[in-house]
Amino acid sequence: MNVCTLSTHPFNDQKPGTSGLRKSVPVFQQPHYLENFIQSIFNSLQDYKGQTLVLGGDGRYYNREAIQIILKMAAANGFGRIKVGQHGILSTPATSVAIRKYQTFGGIILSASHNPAGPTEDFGVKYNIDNGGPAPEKVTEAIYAQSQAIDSYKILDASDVDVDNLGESKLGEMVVEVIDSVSDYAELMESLFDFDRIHQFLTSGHFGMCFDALHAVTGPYAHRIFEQLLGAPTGTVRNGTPLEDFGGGHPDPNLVYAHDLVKIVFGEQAPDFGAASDGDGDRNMILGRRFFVNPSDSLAVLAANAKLIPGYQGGLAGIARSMPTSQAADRVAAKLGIDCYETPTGWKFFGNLMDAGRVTLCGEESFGTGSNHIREKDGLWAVLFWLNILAVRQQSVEQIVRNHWQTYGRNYYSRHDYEAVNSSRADTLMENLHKIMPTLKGKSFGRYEVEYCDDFSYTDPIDGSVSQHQGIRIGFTDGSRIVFRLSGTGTHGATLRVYLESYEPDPAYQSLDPQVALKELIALADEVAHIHELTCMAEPTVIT
Ligand code: VG1
Ligand code: CO
Repeated sequence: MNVCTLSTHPFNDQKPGTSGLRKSVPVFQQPHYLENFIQSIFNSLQDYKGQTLVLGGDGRYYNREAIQIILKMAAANGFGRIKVGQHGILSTPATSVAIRKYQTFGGIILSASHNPAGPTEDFGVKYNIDNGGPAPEKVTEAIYAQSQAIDSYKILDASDVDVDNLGESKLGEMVVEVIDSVSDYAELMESLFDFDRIHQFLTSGHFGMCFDALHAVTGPYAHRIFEQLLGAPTGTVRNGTPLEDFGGGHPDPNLVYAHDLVKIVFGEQAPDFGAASDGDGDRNMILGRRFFVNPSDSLAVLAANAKLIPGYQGGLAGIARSMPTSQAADRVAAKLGIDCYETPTGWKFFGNLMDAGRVTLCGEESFGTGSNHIREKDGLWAVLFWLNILAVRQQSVEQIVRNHWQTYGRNYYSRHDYEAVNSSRADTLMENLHKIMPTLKGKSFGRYEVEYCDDFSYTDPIDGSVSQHQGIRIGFTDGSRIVFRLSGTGTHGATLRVYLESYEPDPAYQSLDPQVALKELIALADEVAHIHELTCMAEPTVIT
């Protein structure tokens, strides 16, 4: 076996963010850059000799090259087996499924999720641990520490491995097993949802749906599940072939970036249901006919209707949501008499709660929903959950959501993103907020009185680990909130996210446009943080 040990030097920018290491492709293509990070992952692990890893990615530009490099490095470092998705494709949730089903040591996912793809766009690497979930902070910190001390890496001098045909081959001493990207995932979905009922519903002729894979990883999954297994007509899945540049699009499932789907679902001959997923398949957008379901509401509706779904008939242990996510789910949890946990942004914080059996459903305002069936958020799972509810209740998406608001009240919600802001200006904005934080309590702004203002800190109830500086929250006496935080997934300058929420119990006032309902809070956010002045932007780049 021809193991080469190559000397290298640390790159100072390999600190993983909210969800892995994300950089532009040219950064990853620098000599030794990817190799350093992969070796740093391996160096941070213990007792991995002879063990199995799962490997796959969202199919974006550089996926294929990276797969070959990682296979050769894993072989040189003594792994026993790699299960790699066919053509190098595995969605993030499908990777989690494979890690859990085959009880592997962990997995590597190549994705920059919703960030655009192509030769000058973004690439990313995430490491998942043996529970199938994103590496927790103590692991990502250890990886970063290794990346700052690295002086060499190991790689096998061998020719490329065929990852296009199913089956096993040898790379040095290591077995490379090419697995079907979809089967294990589809099988798990069949065990959770009532496929017969959804099949009947989709073939009844009374219900039409449209799913947009945005030329990213969910295409093959959606074709197999919706069209082949559930009988939806061919053409239900749009843009279903993964492309290396995602067709030049931005696979972020929101009203701005999924514009073609939005046009169809808000158009004349609109289908009853529309959905989209992001680049790596872990997020989802749900639409009814001319109706948008806010992701925070989606989590609450799923929780309130979970009893209708075979996989969740036994009830929910608890719910968890990220801090900026609206408090709609808290109301459902209270009614069900179960706990609701508030965690920092990022799926890695849900893993411990699920492993300990404390929560069944989890969600984030950023179009991420999932459950303890795996340890990642799961886009197609959320779509199937909705389809199962619709098939049982035989009501429209809009009716179901309005009904929900009547019962629980409506949490008006919106997120305003200011993208590619000059980093030092964004830091100034957050520092300023920090300074005024202690002075805000008790202050009145129009009809709003500040009840608390803090920098969110989370103590994990299972392992006691503390995560600080997770976003500045201003809470008002009527339950409304404004949250400010900087994104941990962007690669150009800084992205400021402003999260706005207010509560409306009265059904007579539940039909406003959220931007109208939140108008005063939006103005107040600017008054407190001087957003327009400091970002030099008159409007947010994306409003969801
Ligand atoms: C964003 C979202 C967060 C999500 C993360 C990863 O992070 O806000 O809720 O977990 O993306 O999602 P940030 O730090 O940019 O706000 V994904 O689909 O990229 O794995
Ligand atoms: Co994603």
